[in-house]
Amino acid sequence: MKIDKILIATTNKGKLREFKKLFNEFGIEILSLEDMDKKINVEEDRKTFLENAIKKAKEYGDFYKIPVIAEDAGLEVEALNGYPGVYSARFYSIDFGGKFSIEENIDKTNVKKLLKLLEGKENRKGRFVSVVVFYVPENFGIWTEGYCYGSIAKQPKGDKGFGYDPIFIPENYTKTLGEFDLEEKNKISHRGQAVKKLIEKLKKLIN
Ligand code: ITT
Repeated sequence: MKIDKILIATTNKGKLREFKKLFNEFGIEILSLEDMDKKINVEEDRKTFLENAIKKAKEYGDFYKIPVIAEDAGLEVEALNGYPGVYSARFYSIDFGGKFSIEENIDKTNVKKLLKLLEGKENRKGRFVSVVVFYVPENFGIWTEGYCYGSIAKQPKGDKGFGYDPIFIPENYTKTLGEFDLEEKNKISHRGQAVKKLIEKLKKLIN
């Protein structure tokens, strides 16, 4: 089977940039939702990363009828029983330690809420999770996962990434992911790990 086009089904520009870089070397045409004429809205209403990622991959793939990569990702914080987890993108609005209203933008509001909830807590350990689904309509679907372990900084630093990057210090580093270049982040990130495993699986399936 030859795959020459893949739709990266995300509305998140930060994620899209990272996925594009990760698939750079394979000579596959990468499309994004912005390249598609007709738009559809897929709601992320499931309780696990895998269920949400499968839902996104299936709905976009069946609608556009091309191979799709969809991801559900998030940050799990030990001292918050795994929150924000699957609610990472809209943590500000979740009724967990209060609802926050958006001041500057969603990412900054999510970060502010998380830092507030961790005030005075000694355990600041957390991990990023990425579940990636690759789906070829009416043919097959596979999924992989990746993790990035670290801790939550006391204040934001760096503006190179997105989401919670400015407050996440990966294990064995002293700087936040917000201070990592794209390529450097992809080498150690949850998304980078999940895509690496996906490519290994695909090589076995396709060749
Ligand atoms: P799509 O569903 O359209 O892909 P999204 O932003 O809603 O975009 P998710 O549901 O997977 O994506 O939510 C992931 C959220 O978790 C994201 O909005 C960030 O707040 C956070 N997140 C995920 N990966 C991250 C990363 O690499 N760095 C920082 N924050 C990340």
